[in-house]
Amino acid sequence: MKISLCILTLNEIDCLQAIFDTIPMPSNENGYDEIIAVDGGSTDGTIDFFQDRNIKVIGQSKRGRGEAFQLAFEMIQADAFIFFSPDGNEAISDLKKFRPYLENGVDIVIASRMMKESVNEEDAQLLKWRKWANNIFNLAANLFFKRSGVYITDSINGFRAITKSAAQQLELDAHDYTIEYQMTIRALKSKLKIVEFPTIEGERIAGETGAPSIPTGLRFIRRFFIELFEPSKSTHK
Ligand SMILES: Nc1nc2c(ncn2[C@@H]2O[C@H](COP(=O)(O)OP(=O)(O)OP(=O)(O)O)[C@@H](O)[C@H]2O)c(=O)[nH]1
Ligand SMILES: [Mg+2]
Repeated sequence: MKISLCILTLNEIDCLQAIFDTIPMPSNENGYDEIIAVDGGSTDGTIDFFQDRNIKVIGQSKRGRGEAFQLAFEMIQADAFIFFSPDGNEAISDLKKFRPYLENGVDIVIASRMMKESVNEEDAQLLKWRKWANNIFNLAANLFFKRSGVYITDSINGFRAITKSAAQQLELDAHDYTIEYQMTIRALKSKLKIVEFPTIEGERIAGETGAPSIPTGLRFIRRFFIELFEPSKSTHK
């Protein structure tokens, strides 16, 4: 199975300088066969950074995390994709954990910040606003779309992998940060096989968030209602 590690960036030069060299080279053992960057239009040297290291960069014509996912599915020849944000939130040591699940027939593998043995970046705080909001979105997805099987504990996390056939079946069309929530909900509706493993979330190393909490939260509510009325994608793989 050919697996592509897709690094998603929008002006992440400071973070890349801090962590890129710790990302293992592509190999079967390390869990992916190639590294490709999908960039939302960085102007801070991120694109040059990749090109200097011979990493192919796919440039988006329209900004948005959802756009990046869709472009990856369209442009990258692979059987599965691992999506990785190089801002310090996602544990590089987990990259090798996706392949065994994908090779065993799992459609979507999510690194969860919410299950036993996980750590969420807000866990050390008393008021965990983002975590609580995330858990409400998780509850809504599971209550309305789960038909059977396990409870999805982190329906919105970006650190995840999906097979190309599942991505094609789900016909994802969210442009923004709600792409993962759309993917999880549509996968539940279509009874795809989703597995989660616990991850330890780090803090953003540098730079600015692209997802301010309140407007992003409102987009998630809107996404939930759109998906509630959207028929399920049942094309056979
Ligand atoms: N390719 C691409 N990547 C994007 C785009 N917008 C954001 N990203 C990347 O998506 C990742 C996650 O975005 P963040 O802004 O960190 O969102 P977050 O993790 O919810 O918020 P933080 O607390 O700041 O980490 C980062 O690596 C961004 O650079 C985009 O339009 N295109
Ligand atoms: Mg982040």
